[in-house]
Amino acid sequence: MKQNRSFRFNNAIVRAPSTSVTQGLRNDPNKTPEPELFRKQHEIYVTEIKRAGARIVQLPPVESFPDSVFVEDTAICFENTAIVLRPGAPSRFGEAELIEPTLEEHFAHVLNIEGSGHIDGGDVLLSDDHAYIGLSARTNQSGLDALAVILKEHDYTPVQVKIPDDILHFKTECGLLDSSTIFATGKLAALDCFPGYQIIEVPMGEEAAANIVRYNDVVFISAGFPLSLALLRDAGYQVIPIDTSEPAKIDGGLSCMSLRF
Ligand code: CIR
Repeated sequence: MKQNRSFRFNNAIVRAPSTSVTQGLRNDPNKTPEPELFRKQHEIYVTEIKRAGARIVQLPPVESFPDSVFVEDTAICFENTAIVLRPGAPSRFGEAELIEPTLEEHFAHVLNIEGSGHIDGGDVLLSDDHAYIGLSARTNQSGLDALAVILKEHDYTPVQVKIPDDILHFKTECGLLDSSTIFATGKLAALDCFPGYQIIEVPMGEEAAANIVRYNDVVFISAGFPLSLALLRDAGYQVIPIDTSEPAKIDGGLSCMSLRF
C-alpha cells in the first residue's frame, strides 16, 4: 500500500468559473448560479486549498464550456501520473482535450484510456489502495473497464459500484476522510461497497454535505451543514466549511473544482 497517497498532496489544478456557468448542466432547471458570486466562492475555495499546502495551477475561464470549472471530471491524478478521462455528457466531451496540455506540463506520465467508453472523475474515489468506480449516467462499463486496466497497473484494486439512478456521481454522496475512513450517505453505505473501511454516515437531511475534500491535514466541507460539521470535528478532523451555494445549483461541489496531486 502507498501510505496516504489519497490525501497528501502538494498541488491543485483549478479553473476559474466562466460567465457561462449559468448554462451549466443541472438536474433542477429552476436553479441558476450567479456568476459573480460563483467567482467569489471559487476564489475562497482556491485560497483555502492553498492554505492547506497546495501550489495552485490556475487556469483561465473558458466560456464555451459552461461546466469546465469542474476540472475533476476530466482526469484522474496520483503521484506523477495523470489519466485523461472521457467525460460522459456531450457538452463536456471537449473538456478533456482542454486540460491535457496542463497535465503534460505537470506530470511525468500522462495516459489516455483506451476505447470509446465514457467516464467522469466524479465517479472515481481513490483511497491509498482501492479505486471505487461508480457506474452512473456519465460513466459506462467500457469507460470503467478501460480506467480499471490502468489503475491496476498502478497498484489500485478497482471496485465497481452501480450507483442509484438519482445520484449524479459516486462522489456526490461520499468522500475520503483518511486512508481508512469514508464519509458516506446512508444510501451509499447501504450498498456495502466499502468493506474494510470505517464509514462515518452523513447525518440524515444533510446528504449534500457528503462531497468533501481531504487535502493534507484539512477536511473541506460545504457550509450550511451543522450536524456534519460537528460530527467530523468530534471525530477529530480539522474541518473548514466553504460556501458552495452557486456550484451546487449546477450539481457541483467541493471535490469537482480541483485536481489534487
Ligand atoms: C455536470 O452536470 O456535469 C456539472 N454541472 C456538475 C459536475 C459536478 N462534478 C462532479 O461531481 N465531479
